[in-house]
Amino acid sequence: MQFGYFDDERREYVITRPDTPLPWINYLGCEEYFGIISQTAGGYSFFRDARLRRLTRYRYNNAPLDLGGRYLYLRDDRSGQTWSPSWMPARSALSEFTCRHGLGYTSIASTFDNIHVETTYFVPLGETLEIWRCRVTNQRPKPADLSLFSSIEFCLWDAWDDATNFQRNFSTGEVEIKDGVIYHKTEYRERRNHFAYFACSAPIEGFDTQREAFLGAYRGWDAPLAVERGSLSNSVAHGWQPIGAHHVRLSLAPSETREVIFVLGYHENPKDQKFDPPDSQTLNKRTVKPVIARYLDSHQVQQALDDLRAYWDGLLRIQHARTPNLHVDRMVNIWNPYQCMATFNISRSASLYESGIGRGLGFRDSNQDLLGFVHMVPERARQRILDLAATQLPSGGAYHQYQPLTKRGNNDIGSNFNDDPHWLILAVAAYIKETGDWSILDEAVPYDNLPGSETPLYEHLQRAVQYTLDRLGPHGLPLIGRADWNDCLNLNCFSDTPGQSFQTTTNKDGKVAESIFIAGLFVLSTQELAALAERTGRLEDAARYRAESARMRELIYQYGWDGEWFLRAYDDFGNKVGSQECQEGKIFIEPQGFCVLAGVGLENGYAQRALDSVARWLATPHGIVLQQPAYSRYYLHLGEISSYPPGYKENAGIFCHNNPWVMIAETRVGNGARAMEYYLRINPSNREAISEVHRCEPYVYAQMIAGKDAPTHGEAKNSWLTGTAAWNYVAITQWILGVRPELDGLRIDPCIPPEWEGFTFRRIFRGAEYVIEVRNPRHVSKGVTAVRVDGKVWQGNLLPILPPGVHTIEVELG
Ligand code: BGC
Ligand code: IFM
Repeated sequence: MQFGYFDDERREYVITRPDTPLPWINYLGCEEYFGIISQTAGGYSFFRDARLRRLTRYRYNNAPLDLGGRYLYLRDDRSGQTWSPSWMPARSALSEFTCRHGLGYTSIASTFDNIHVETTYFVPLGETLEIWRCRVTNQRPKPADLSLFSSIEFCLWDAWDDATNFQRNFSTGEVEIKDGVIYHKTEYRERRNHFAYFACSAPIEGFDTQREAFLGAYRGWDAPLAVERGSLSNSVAHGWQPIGAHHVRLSLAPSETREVIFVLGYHENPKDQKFDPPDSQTLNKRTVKPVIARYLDSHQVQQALDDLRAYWDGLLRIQHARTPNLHVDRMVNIWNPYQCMATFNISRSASLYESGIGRGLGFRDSNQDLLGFVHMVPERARQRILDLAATQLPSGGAYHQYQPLTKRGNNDIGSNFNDDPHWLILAVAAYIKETGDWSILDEAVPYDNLPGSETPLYEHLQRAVQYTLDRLGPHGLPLIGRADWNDCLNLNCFSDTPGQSFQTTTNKDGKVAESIFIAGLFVLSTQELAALAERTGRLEDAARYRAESARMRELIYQYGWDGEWFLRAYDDFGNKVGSQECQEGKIFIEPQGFCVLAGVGLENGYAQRALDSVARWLATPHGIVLQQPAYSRYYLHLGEISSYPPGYKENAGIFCHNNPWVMIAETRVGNGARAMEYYLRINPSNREAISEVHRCEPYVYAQMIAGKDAPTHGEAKNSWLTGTAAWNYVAITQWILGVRPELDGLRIDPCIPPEWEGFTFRRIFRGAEYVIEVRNPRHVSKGVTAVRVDGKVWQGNLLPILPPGVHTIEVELG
């Protein structure tokens, strides 16, 4: 069952009924000012940091789930009827509803009693504000007298404090209203000297800034008293809950449309301009006033919207496929890279499932995210790499997370996730492959942000490798530390103390538990580092890293092979995890996918056997589960993984993040049919038709789909902010379609379903445009037999770096 459809032409997902199984959201903003917005206008906004600079309030896990947002209300001043044009919060009986989630904007349109309202929400490029452009059309044969009300609830900045520290916060709220602009200035006087503003393009009839005055005592957002009454009371908030609400009267002739623009923005005074209150003359003239005036102008708003479209055109033009499969094209050309930009911007901080106050940016996560966006915003990728590397510790290890606002590592959950540093190597390698910018290796970058500790970035990568070499276990395999990629496989948890929580218990010394996953990652990262070393003339380093890589590969064969698949780990007692010997958790996906992806087992048949075991034990119609059999109870020595009920999350859920590792692995053994099959099983567009089962948005990946042990098998959770976005994008573009940036050029090495006749792929790479036509006349999966570059025969399948301009590349498989 579907709740909407893809409009590929306009690059929008069109939701045709408001009651989707879960709130289906979109992101506004792509630089500093961000917001999430659901199909019924729920959500909130923040400046840079969803915790520390929260502009509007949102209560998570509410009933209904999505309540609070950018709500408009309409009132028919003749009949007294009121309604929500975005359906929520009044759940009005709309005769028509559509929500178009597009690239950086959302438009919600509806009709109620022949009054049509269409509101477009977006953040103009380069600004720290959002626009709500509302168009109201009278489709009645008679004139209509209407009232339009806006509303938002301000958050008192630090969202954590806002949700907990009421004894203080009920007294701190301050607002100011000047020329129809509502300023929210709580805390401007002390530390921060900043404020938010909410403006309206039409003359206003009145305003409210105290929530209770607007809603009425004991009422909610579904039926505000002021809307019902048809007038606001010009309330000025002193403490309690500051809000912003405007009242605009609209008298519309038949067929007349009126546009009203609302601007919600954020302003931070420059450091030298201390304690300027919002109403200060200088400030208003110099900064906020002109910006407000600009965006209350219809032409400027249209221009800003056009600019936003052009911006996304530019980003999506870089990589474009036309294949026999609609779901491939749609995800590759539109939604998957769009989601990659969201994970770049927001990391794991703010979604419907991430509260914005929990986590900062993950070191591991952000490095992997980079694989999916580096081709679109290489300069920003460069900066992200340097910021991440600056939080690396002198030992080569890393803080697991850092705060986006301060760019400092935070030690909330420790720094001994022993896989972390290796992702930096993969990110740097991906950046250089994309850009050819070798200078990044020479950038001086500190450790733990300590001035004076700077070394060239190259040395950071060396220390990342050394970190593992300094932490090898009894079999010579990498010690797992707190966890590896699987945050919940906590093998150093053993404790005799009853009641100790799996989150914190680490009272063994951590010198036994080893990870075969990190071993596979190490094989890959040392190969990558060796290649970087070689091409920068560090030949001894290159030889050393190659040797380390080969040595680790041998250790995997010796101690990490279980007979039919790769073992997952050794626990802290030296027992196997992910082995036939285990009662539960006999086989895990991570080492199968990642070891083969890294090339381990290709030469001795292990790769094929491991992948056949995945197909046999882990694959389901909804995707590949993380492990089997699921843990039926909690095991302290395995940690959080066994805290989840069977089939959910890391306990045998379909973790969409590591499914693409298996797809890539399948391409490495040449099985294009299976790679595509796995790809399509979790491809959101391909699952659109079962939206009532999948429940999350059909245009973006979710972190997890419930596994076969779960009663809700097939149900997705935690959409948007997941490494799934980057890895699926890498799997489909670089390994299945096989257009892969390498250090010396663009590799064309498709591995596709044999029935495909071919496909075309356009790629802008290092300043040139490669228009690639792949033909598959003999219906194979893999194997390039002939290449022509601009009509001339080219040897091999590594395309050279071509001069600027458009180049025709003909590729034949056979
Ligand atoms: C996992 C969660 C886990 C958390 C704790 C996340 O990455 O997906 O299941 O609770 O890490 O570290
Ligand atoms: O690898 C992690 C990731 O860092 C956050 N989400 C869950 C994954 C698996 O535990």
